[in-house]
Amino acid sequence: MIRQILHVDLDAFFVSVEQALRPSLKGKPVIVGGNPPRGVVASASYEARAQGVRAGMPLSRAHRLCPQAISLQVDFPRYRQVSEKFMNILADFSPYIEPVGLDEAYLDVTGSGSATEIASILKSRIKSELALTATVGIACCKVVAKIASGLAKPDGLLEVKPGKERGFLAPLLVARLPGVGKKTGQILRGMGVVTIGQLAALPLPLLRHTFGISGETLYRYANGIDQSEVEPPSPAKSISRETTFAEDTLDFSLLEAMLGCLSERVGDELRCQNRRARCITLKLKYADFKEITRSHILKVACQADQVIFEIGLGLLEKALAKSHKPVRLIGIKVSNLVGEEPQLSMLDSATEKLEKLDHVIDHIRRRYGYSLIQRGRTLSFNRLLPKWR
Ligand code: TTP
Ligand code: MG
Repeated sequence: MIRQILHVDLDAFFVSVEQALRPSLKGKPVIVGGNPPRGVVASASYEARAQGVRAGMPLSRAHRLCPQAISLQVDFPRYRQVSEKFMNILADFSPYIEPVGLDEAYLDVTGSGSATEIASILKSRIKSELALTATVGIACCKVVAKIASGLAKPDGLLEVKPGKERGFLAPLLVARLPGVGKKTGQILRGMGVVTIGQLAALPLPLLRHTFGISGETLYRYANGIDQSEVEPPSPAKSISRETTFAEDTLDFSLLEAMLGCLSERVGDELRCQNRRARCITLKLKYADFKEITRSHILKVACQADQVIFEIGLGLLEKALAKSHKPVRLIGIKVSNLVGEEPQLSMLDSATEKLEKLDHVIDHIRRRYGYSLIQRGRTLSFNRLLPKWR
């Protein structure tokens, strides 16, 4: 049976969420990003993109290209909330759903009727319930559906009919293929290959010889062949959050407050996933770009912000005692993740209490916003980085 796969991707996701909240921002060049001056663009409205602004670009460069752009700080908890609603809408259309990040998913709707009809109903529900626009690509496999949605953006709907995959892909640049980054693109250019059609015409043994196993994937993708199923991704092996400071710092209270904030975000994600961690790793990048990581293994897996923070803080104190170089970036990672249930009874009662408190705080924050409740350890942020919220 020929499959019907939808690739759904929200347009300018972070920016669109902000615009849905503040309609006066609609139709304007808007950028959502990290802290200036070192932050990068996470999402840019199509008006800002028209002036050359792209995701991943330093904010300073984005503002040079588009001086009138309105810059907003990222608000992950809010985007996560919207993402959950988006995924819930998708789940009404098929049990076979594969989320990719927050704003993107594959859906297998084989045998459920007209895929284009499903796609347009889905788009209008997203518009009416979330005030967002989505672009949908439809094809008989994931890779072609994804390329189709990429071409149809924004607010588009593009179907590649069965049998038309190769013709559809042929004129497109190879960079449209997942897995073709700068390096692969360069090698292909050296081989005289610019379009997907030219790539599809290369003999498989040559691609295997040049790119090893990924040469086979390239060959299949270029020919519109992708047998992979739509399935939920296997759970991540670790969760991490990190931040680069606007200026390199040795200010301990700032490092401590930032660590507190990052620990809460890691803890929140652990609890969202109903998982616990046994390994906590601190990451520091110094002003000279040298990077270190220091880890600690817990006896019992946990998900309490306080435990993550305290372990991280101990690692930070040790690292700073050894090196007095200013810090450029700080990050915290939890790994050796386990499911929640088997561990519960092993927690001591103090940790159990902390975790219960975290769940209550998570609940309040999801309802009323992240900054309604703030722990003492991040209070110094308000003084040091008045705009962090
Ligand atoms: P994308 O879907 O790649 O980008 P987008 O939704 O902003 O724009 P479009 O799909 O219309 O091209 O990524 C989804 C979100 O992920 C994006 O809104 C912000 C975040 N993101 C980053 O934080 N950093 C990045 O480098 C990219 C590409 C995305
Ligand atoms: Mg998107």
